Amino acid sequence: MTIKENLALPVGTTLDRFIMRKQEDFPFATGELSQLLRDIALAAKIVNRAINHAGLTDIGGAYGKQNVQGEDQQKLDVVANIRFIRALRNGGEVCAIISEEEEEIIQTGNQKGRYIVAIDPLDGSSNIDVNVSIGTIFSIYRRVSEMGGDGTLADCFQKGTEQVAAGYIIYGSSTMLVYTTGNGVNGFTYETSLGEFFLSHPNITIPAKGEIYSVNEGGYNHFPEGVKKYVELCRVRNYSARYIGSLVADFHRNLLKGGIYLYPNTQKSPLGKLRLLYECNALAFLVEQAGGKASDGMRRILDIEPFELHQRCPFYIGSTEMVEEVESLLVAREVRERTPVA
Ligand code: AHM
Ligand code: MG
Repeated sequence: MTIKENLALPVGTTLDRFIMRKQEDFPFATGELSQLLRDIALAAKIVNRAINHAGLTDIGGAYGKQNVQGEDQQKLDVVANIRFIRALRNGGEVCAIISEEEEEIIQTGNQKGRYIVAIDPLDGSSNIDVNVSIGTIFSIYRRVSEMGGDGTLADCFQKGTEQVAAGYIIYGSSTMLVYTTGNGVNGFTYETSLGEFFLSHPNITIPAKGEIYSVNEGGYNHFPEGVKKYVELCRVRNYSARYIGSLVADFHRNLLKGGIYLYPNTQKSPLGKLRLLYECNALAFLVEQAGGKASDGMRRILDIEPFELHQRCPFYIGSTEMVEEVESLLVAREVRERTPVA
């Protein structure tokens, strides 16, 4: 289905119908990717319910255990991780999963599954206790290993350019699922009383430039010089500083309004904080599909070769002109630092 044809699907189309219509445009499609997307939507509904009940059922708050990155794990992180893994395992289309909450590859036992999923089941988890938007981020790849066996590291270490679909769910003032299969970006809003996602944001495009910058300015003193310079320019230009501290929420706002999200490398996190496989790649695919750009300051995110499951990278994403300005400031600084003074 082309972007133009998507327009023919009216606002209010259910997610199930939208997925089905999309599949009809590929005569040889097996329907497995469609089913996989439906599995993710189902888990999203269950997680949404858990989040909405968090304050009531005492399942919010720290779980008392740390995840593989040494961060406090919240109960809802665990709940979301279990729910998504269960849905993907039961669905049968996925042979292996990479999750932010698990150190190793998760083998689903579906050795005939064609797909690999990389997922951050609940991103922005430090915001759970304070009733602020949080999200799920997912990337879908076709396996490169032979069917009939477990998923392999080679399946997991594919570049972002190889994604067949990616998306996020934002659990906010309303819950939305936004995804791409490489032919534009569409957003669906969840109607709780009906238990359905409905097309609400067809063919999302990001403005080429905006006036919002999203960065944790508390780390300013430790930013690379090029990023400091960019932040100073944003201040001089009187741009709005907006930082929720939930990547999905900051990204979602900037996608709709135009803006840039920055998470640079710092002294504390020399490689940056965000994870390539289940945070950066998915959003990079989405933003490019919406006409924007994602970079680690030097390279297109989607071209980075993964070599670790929980690999981190600096992350600059959003409106094309804004990301390009950061890149040019970072490159200019590098060149100056490398050029010997005469
Ligand atoms: P998480 O996956 O543990 O939630 O960490 C990722 C989150 C992003 O959602 C958010 O943008 C960033 O970390 C906030 O980090 P900081 O508190 O350093 O600004
Ligand atoms: Mg995360």
